[in-house]
Amino acid sequence: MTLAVGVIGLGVMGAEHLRLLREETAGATVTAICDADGERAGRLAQGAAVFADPLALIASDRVQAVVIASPDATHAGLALACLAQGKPALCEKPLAATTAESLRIVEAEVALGRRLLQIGYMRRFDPAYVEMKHAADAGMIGDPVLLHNVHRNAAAPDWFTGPMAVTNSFVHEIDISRWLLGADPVTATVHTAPGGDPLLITMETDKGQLVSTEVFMNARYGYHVHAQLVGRAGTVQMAQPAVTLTNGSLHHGHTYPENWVPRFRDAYRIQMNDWVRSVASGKAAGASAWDGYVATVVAEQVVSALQGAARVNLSLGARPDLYA
Ligand code: ISE
Repeated sequence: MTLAVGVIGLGVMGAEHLRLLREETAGATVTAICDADGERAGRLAQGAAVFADPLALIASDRVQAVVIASPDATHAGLALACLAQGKPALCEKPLAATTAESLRIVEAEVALGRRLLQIGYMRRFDPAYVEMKHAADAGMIGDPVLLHNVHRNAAAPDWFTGPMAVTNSFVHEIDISRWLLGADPVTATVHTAPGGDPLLITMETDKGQLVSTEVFMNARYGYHVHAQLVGRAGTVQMAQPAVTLTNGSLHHGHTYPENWVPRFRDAYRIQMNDWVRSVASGKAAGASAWDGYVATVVAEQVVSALQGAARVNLSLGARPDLYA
């Protein structure tokens, strides 16, 4: 059986998801697409039905499952619509723009009694992060006590507004740190460099571990994500973010991608295949709505630290049994 997928939003990520579904995913067919730019949707249709209204796409009989890749502020409403239709969705991060919205989504899914949403925190599928987690879980570095994260973009995307360095970028470190350490953050402290970029954010977890993250939105030299996990008996870190070294023009080294799509191409592909398989098997995988909720809640509180008291005690609320 092949899964009939509708894709909402055809910007940088939506176009990549569309390509992955068509070219590199087993067991899925794109039957419908939707974008605010109708001409663009028409150009990408290749036989898929083109919808102007995302809610009509979600309700359509042609669609069994949905990929939500429209702008951040629209995610919550579309995720709720998928739940209302009982349709599984892979929703790009962040799950929602506010704590209140993400809580509504969690409550709606809990009321349904089954997990239909997977949130696109794709780093959980990145081979380097996966290997780091295996090393830690296998006891190779002793008890993990510190995690250093570096998250640099060459230039902030042109659609960036307000505190998106936190709500759109740092949310990845909130999620991947929880996943790597198996712990939730309990405090966050924010330091801001002159001019507001980069940020240095430190968190303590409920297991007493420390997490430091540099979020640099305009690092200029390239897109660069790095992590080092420090344990009591060793460390594990990502090797250089390229698989080849080049000699030429009096230079020896590797290149950096311009943005996250090439760096995380494998992660996006593995995530998409895993999602399609998990819809078929009915066994939810990847980041859950609860994980999406936590990332949004922590991000919202980190933004309040950015705008005021520098250090915040984080409160997450109780995790429903559905996500145990
Ligand atoms: C972007 O939206 C992403 O999700 C990328 O993975 C992240 O590295 C980048 O900072 C975000 O703006």
